[in-house]
Amino acid sequence: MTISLAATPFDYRFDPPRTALVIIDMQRDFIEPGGFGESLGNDVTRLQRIVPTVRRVLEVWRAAGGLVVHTREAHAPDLSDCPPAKRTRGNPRLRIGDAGPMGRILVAGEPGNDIVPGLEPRGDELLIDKPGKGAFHATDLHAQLQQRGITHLVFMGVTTEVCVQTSMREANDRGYECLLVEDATESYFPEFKAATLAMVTAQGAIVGWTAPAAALIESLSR
Ligand code: TIU
Repeated sequence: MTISLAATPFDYRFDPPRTALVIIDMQRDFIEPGGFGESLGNDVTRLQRIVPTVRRVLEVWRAAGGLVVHTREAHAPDLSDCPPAKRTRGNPRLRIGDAGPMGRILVAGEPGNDIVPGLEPRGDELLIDKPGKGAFHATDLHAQLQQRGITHLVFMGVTTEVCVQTSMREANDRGYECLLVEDATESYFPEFKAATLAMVTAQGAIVGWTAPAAALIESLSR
């Protein structure tokens, strides 16, 4: 059954069995003090505010029986998948791989690399560790989605203009129809979030659609 929901710039239509909910990088490293996000000089409290909304959508999606994909920005402990250009960029207090209060920054298996409490993946959901900003770069996400007949992706997570937007653009080039849930994504920079929503939907949904969580939840509850 195709569902239609009021979205920007026009209605978004999707068939739930062919649609995956993709939750980008809702990790302690970006959302709690002492992680990568704060080491870059950001106020992480902005990102904490979306956790209840992400959780509500996740619960409704699970109840509807839809596929859920969680991603984590995660590097191997030997940093063999972290290009020097990424590790040495800028002047953060702690670099990727350095020891911080939640373990080594952005390293798989460290406490800071975990998904935040309340949004933990279930055993039957996909958990993709990605070394890049995009969820498709150097991962098997596309193959996993193709195997399951997925054609549409609904995105939530952080940060809007970095890993979320990059993943949506990668998804575009692989043929997916993408929706971004407006109040279930956040940036350290409000003006960048606003610009991203605008550039996604401009030019007749050049990258995809956006809609508030309430519209998506309502569409799944009919
Ligand atoms: N710095 C920033 O805004 N984001 C990242 O480094 N990664 C993600 O967006 N996940």
